[in-house]
Amino acid sequence: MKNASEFLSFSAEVAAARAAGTPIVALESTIISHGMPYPQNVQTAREVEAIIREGGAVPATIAVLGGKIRIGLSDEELELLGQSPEALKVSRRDLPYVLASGKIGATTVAATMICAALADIRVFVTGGIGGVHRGAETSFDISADLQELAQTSVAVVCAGAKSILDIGLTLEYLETHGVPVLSIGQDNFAAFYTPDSGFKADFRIDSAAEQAAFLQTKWALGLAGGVVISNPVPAEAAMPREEIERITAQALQEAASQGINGKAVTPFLLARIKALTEGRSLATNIALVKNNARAGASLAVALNRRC
Ligand code: PSU
Ligand code: MN
Repeated sequence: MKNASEFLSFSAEVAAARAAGTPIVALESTIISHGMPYPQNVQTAREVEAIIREGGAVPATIAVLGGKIRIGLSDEELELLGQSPEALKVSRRDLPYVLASGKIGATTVAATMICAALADIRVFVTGGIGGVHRGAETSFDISADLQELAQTSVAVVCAGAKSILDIGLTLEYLETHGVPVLSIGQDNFAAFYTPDSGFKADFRIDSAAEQAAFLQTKWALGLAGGVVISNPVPAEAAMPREEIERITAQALQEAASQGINGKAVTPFLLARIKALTEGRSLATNIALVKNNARAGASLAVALNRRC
C-alpha cells in the first residue's frame, strides 16, 4: 500500500522553505480554474504569490497533476490550470479519482486544506469559503468546505462568504462543528464583495501574533479542526451592497430555473455574478484575495515564530 507522502510532490521553492523552516502559505487552485476568467486568474495567482513572498513567507499553490498532489506550481503549471477546460474541480470526495486517474485537478478549499495538512502547512489563503446555500433546507446543498473545517487543522484566511450563501446558517453550522470564526479589523463576519455580512464573528483578533497564539492554543489542546479568519475586503474595493444583492438574487433565480445542481452550482453563480456586474465584481475579487495574501503571510510568519 502506498501512503499519503508518496502522493506529495514539492516544488523546489517549497522544498527549500521546508528545509530552512521558512513560513509557508497554501493557496487553492479552484479559484484559478473555476473562480475567475482567463487571463486574470493566472495573473492574480502570480501576484498573490508575489505578495506572500514580500510578506516573508513562501507561497504553495496546490493542485493535482500527473497523479501527484503538487505543493507549489511553476508559471507554466499555473497557466495550464488557468486555461485548461479539462481541470476538474476537486473537493474531498474527488481527490482519489483525480489522483488515481492522472487527470488535472484544481483543489477547492476542502481539498486544499487536506493537502496542506498532509504537507504540514497550517495557513491557507483564499477568496471566499463555501457554505450552506440558500434553500439548503430542501436542496441539502452544504459545501464540503464546512465539514473539512470541522476536522482538518488548517487556518483559512478568507473575505468571509458570498451572499449567494445563507451566511447565518453557515455560521450556525460552523458553531455546531466547533469551528472558530475570527475577524480582522471589525466585529462582524465579512460577506466577500462587501465588508459586513450583518452577522457577528466569534472573536475579533486584529494582530497576526494574537491570531497565531489562538491557533497554537487550539491545536495544543488537541482541538483538531480548522479556523476561519475573516478579513473584510478593503472599503475602496468593495461593491455597493444593494447592487450585489440584486445581482445575486438574479443569479440564484437563473441557477434554479436552469436546474443547475451539485458541484456546478458555485461556479455557475460566480460566473453569472461576474457577467451581470460587467466584470466589476472581478476587480473586487482580485483586491480581496490580495488583501488576504497580506494577512496570511503575516500570520504564517507569526505562527512560525511561536513554533
Ligand atoms: N467561493 C468563492 N469563490 C470560489 C469558491 C467559493 O467566492 O472560487 C470555490 C472555492 O474553491 C470553494 C468552492 O472551496 O468554490 C466551494 O464549492 P462548493 O460550494 O461546490 O463546495
Ligand atoms: Mn454544493
